[in-house]
Amino acid sequence: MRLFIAIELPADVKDQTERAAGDLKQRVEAGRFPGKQNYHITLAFLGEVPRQRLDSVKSAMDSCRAEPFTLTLGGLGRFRRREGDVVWRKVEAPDALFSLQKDLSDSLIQRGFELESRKFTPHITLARGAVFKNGFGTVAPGSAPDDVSFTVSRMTLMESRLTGGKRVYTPMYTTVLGA
Ligand code: 2AM
Repeated sequence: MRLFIAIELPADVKDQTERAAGDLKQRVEAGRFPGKQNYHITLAFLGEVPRQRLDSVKSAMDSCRAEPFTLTLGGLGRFRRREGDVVWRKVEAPDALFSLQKDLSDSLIQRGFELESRKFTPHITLARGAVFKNGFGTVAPGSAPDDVSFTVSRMTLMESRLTGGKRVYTPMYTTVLGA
């Protein structure tokens, strides 16, 4: 099973983010835009995990001692890629988010999972393979959504599957923070 652990977004935050992505769509000549049902903030990407190791993933999640915290989402940014940019919505991350991500990663590594060593850059992916008509510099200010804040009170284990050519994420398990 292809798995990752993520923070899910409230429905109104997804709606607002989708409006920004809709505007972005008008400004690209190429790009793939995931639907709002796929918006999330990844905490840990596990990749392929045998089903019999699911309990170990759940126990790593439950061992985290984080309390709920507030997150603010800001404007747009991008990772430059030769095949077209990844465009994302910025997460103005408090220390609590970095602590949670570190705690979770340490717990997973202790249980023998291998994680990517790249630096944690919290973000919400809005587009992949994006090629802009007039350059990203003109896009980001025009399409930027207003900042929005919400309380993070849980994290969710997601299964990622390709179904009919589409990525479908299915929640498998949830850990409530501070429980
Ligand atoms: P992305 O949105 O920046 O692509 C499910 O694929 C989630 O795991 C996505 O949020 C993706 O980040 C993240 N992820 C991290 N490392 C990945 C990898 N090596 N392959 C695929 N997804 C990865």
